Order: sequence, then structure tokens, then C-alpha cells
Amino acid sequence: MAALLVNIINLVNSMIIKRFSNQDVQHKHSSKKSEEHSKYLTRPSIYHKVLDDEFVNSFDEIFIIGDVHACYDEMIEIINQIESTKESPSTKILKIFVGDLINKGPKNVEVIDYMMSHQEDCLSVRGNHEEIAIKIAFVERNGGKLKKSMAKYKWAKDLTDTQLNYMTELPYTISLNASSNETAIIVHAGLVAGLPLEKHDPYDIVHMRNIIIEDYYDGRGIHPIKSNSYGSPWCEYWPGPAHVYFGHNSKLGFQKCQFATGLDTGCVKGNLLTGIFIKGPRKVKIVEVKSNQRAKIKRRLDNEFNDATVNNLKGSDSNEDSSESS
Ligand SMILES: [Mn+2]
Repeated sequence: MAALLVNIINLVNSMIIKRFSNQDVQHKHSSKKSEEHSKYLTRPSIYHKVLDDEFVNSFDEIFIIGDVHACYDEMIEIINQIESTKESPSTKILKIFVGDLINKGPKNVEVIDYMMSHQEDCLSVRGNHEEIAIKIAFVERNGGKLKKSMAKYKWAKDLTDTQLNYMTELPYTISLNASSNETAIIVHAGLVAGLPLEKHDPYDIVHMRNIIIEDYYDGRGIHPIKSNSYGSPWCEYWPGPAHVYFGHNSKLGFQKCQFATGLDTGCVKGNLLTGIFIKGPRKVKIVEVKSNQRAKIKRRLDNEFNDATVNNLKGSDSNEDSSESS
């Protein structure tokens, strides 16, 4: 009996040790990722901004807007649409953007200048693309070497100090009380369930799409990843009660989970710019404007080409099979 007890104690001990050694590995991995992410990056003075009730209550409505990606005309269109259909001319609407205001689309500077000149009622969190622009501007001023994937956004070299400072001060999250019993958090990419905001790695906040739930992986149980292709969308596991509004995932488009709403509907890819009211008479109403951008259909054509090639190789019999399964 005593021997059995000793065995059990040994087994438990070995499990604890294994868990701790895994945790060490994960911490090393994380800090390497954070180190790379931090290179040339200037941080905001407030990472997690909390809007005070007095400020929030000075607005009749609050509207959250998805990834703009320099689609200035569509951004103005969605703002005009909600402003021109409000109950009365005195109705004040607070607009909050989920980040990725810039890059990929046609009118970067116009978007930044609009945001800067409307700071009394337009707020944004920072996205991974604001961080790319901040890094480009840093390298332009101080020297250094950027990855090709970042350096292609050449327009950011010409950012003025004021524009750069505006983007640098965009916080990672904005939290507010939309009503007495409803807290909202606005974030670019996602949040890890069970982890306080200040414990998050900023890299994950602006890049994560999916999570892997592997209790043994890092001791936290939930491991955020950038990829869409394995794991599960993080928002399916976000437990609330705070409702999170986010972007960064145009592949999945509009996402509605119990306590999280994804608003990146791929405006810059020719789809839609989407926003949602979270306070006021139009609360939960979704507003969409059609993109003026050329649809990015190359990928689809490539897939069709591949399918056709495969079908031709397979012969006419399997053509029918594949058309049924698509
Ligand atoms: Mn993004």
C-alpha cells in the first residue's frame, strides 16, 4: 500500500516537472517572438485605454467599424450613412475603429488625416498594419532593415512626425461601458480567454486568429496562433461577459459569437465595409457599404484553373463527382 502511494506521488511529481519544463520552453518561444515584434516598434503610452463613463455618456450612439485598409471613400460613405440617418441633428455618434486603418488600399494619408482631425468622436485601436507603418517610419528616420513584406508599404516613409505620433499613440485595446450592464472591448485581432488584458503579449493582440487548446502546451491551456488553417477561431471560446469587437480576419468575414463580433468583411478585397451599433436606438443594427475596390479574384481563378486541370486529368466521370462536392 505504501509502495503504491510512493508510486503515485512520483507519478504526480513527474507530471508537474514535465509541465514546468514545457512552460519554460513556451516562455522562451514567446520572448523570441516578442523580441522580433518589438524591433523598431514604438509603443503607445497607454496600452489598454479605458473610456470614462462621462465621456461615453456624452454620446447618444456608439458605432464600431471594421478594417478600413486605406479605403477612405468607403469609410466616409459609412460615416455619412449613419450620420444622415440619425434621429436628430443633435445626436452624437462615437465611432470606434478596430485598427488596420491603412495599407493595401488607395488612400492612406487621407484616412490618417481624417482620424486626426476627428479625434473628438473617432477613435481607433492599433492593428498590425499601423505597427508596420510605425516600423517603416522608424527605419526611415533611424536606419535599419525591414522584411520585404513590410518595406513594400513605401508611402509610410513620408509620414510626418504628427501623423506618426498619432499612430504610435493608438492603444492595443479600448474598453468602455456601453450601458450599465454591458462592457465592450475593442481590439484588432483577438484576446485569449482567461488572460487579463495586461498579461497579453501585444503580438497576439494584433495577429491572432485561432487558438489551439492544448493544456500541456504552455500551461495556460490556450495557445493563440496567427493562422486560420488549424485550431479554432478564438472568439468561439471567449467567455464574456465583456463583448469583444474585432477585425483582422477577412477570410472568415463577419463573425458572430456569443460574446465577440468580427467586423473585417474585406473592404480592400472588393467586398464590404461593415459596422455595428452597440449603444443607442439603433443598438445591434449592422451597416454595410459596398467596396469600390476591384475584387481580388486572382485566387479564385487560380483555384478554378486548378480544379479544371484536375478534372481534365481525371476524365469526364470524375467531373460529375467533383461538381457535386463543390
Ligand atoms: Mn490585421
